[in-house]
Amino acid sequence: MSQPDPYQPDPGIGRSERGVVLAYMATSGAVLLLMMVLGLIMRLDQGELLGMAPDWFYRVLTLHGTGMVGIAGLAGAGIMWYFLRQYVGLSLAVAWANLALFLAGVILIITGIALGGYAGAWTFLYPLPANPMGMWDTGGAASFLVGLLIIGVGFLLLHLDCARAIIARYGSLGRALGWPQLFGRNDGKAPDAAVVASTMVLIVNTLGLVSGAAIVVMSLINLYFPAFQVDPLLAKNLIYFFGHVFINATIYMAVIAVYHLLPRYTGRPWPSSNKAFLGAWTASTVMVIIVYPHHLLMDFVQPQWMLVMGQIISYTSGLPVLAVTAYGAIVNLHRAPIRWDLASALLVLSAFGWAAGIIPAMVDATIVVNQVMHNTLWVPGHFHFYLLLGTIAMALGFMAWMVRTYGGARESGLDQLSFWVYAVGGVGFVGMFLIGGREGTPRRFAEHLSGWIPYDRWASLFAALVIAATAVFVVRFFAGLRRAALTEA
Ligand code: HEM
Ligand SMILES: [Cu+2]
Repeated sequence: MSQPDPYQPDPGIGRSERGVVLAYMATSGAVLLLMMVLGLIMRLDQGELLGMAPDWFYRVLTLHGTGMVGIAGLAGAGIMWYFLRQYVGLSLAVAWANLALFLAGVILIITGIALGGYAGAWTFLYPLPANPMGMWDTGGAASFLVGLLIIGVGFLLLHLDCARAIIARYGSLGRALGWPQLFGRNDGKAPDAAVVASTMVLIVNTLGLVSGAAIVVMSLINLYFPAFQVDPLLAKNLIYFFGHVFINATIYMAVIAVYHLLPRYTGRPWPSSNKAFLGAWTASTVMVIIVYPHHLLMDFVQPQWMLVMGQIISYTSGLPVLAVTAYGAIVNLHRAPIRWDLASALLVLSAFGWAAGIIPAMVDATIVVNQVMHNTLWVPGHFHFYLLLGTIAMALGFMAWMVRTYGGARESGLDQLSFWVYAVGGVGFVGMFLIGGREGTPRRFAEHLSGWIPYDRWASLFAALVIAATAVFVVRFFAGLRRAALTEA
């Protein structure tokens, strides 16, 4: 059997389309490295290897959380746009507008944190922004919230543009999800996986972003007119609905790279037009929306049926898409003449990272466990697992493929070494969070008890490894960026 050639440029993508995607990925890569360094600083501080004023710890925590969630979204959007654009007429202007709004929002967020002192975390839990007990000023909180709002508006525009273009080509969102093939006779003409995934994401993220924008605006009014108050339980529901959906959507966008690129390395198509695949994506569309109460399991005032639903759906929500993805990856890889390079290695790692990271998440979504593990480092343990080793590995894999295919980047032993350093460092790093959680270390604490400090120190070492490897990937991407952007292909 002949070796497949995974480095074929996509004919539907011209130079200007490639340009905007590369700009998304370049921004994500640069911010990713910076935010990782902030993460290491927090770990060093908890491990008492670095002395940081506690108020700065919470500012760094806020910036790291917001920045990482933001770039996960941006990188996912870049991947989605690249593949979706090959099927529908997406607008270049909207894609650029989203990036411009993103950068404007970042500036406001950094201003709010660095100058205004805002340190209320990316979840801006109402009424915290307006009650800083002297830790930040109103302007700082407002700058942060307006920054979030602007970024949200950008993503909303992008998803609406996806909806417009998808409906223009397929007639309706149901058809784009492959419902005629799912519920009727499967004529094998279901839309491509990129279309199915993008449709799911636009549905859930539009709802999430609108809820997020609503509570951000209410919080902003409350900042300046304290007499205007919101029911805190409603506020928390809106915030966690938004936060949960947004972060989940990052994976559902980024996974398109696995569907499209892995088959090019194995020479086998990814089966995406069967009923299992389509059914999984439709089921996840509903479940991602209704599962968010697993963030409110400690809120005894929340209607009980919602908490029960949050637990039960947590067991099933991620599973359909995860199962078709993990199973699809295994089938695709099994005895295939796969060509290993940095991109294919990262994409395979990402399928593992996502699948493995879901397990500690489901454990925590069990009410009796959550009563103990909630607000321990177990929580950052599970989400760093599927974000660092899942979503971000997908993004880095896609970036490696882009500069190799369009920029002719060559691979060296350093890339291989960096891959293993990333994988081992990443597993070690999240492992220390999970062990810390099992030992009862609270999350979001600048100071740790002496018994927890050894794990903080090991985590710092592993984090440094991850950063070193990521630096290699990102520098390599920037080195090939110019050629990748300008080449004719
Ligand atoms: C080298 C890589 C990374 C390091 C060293 C790091 C470190 C940290 C640390 C120390 C915390 C605070 C944990 C605590 O509560 O005590 C944290 C929180 C967080 N990290 Fe990371 N992280 C890394 C990568 C990532 C990535 C790739 C993402 C997402 C794409 C991410 C998203 C978050 C989020 C959302 C929080 C929660 C912030 C909050 O509690 O408000 N991190 N990280
Ligand atoms: Cu959630």
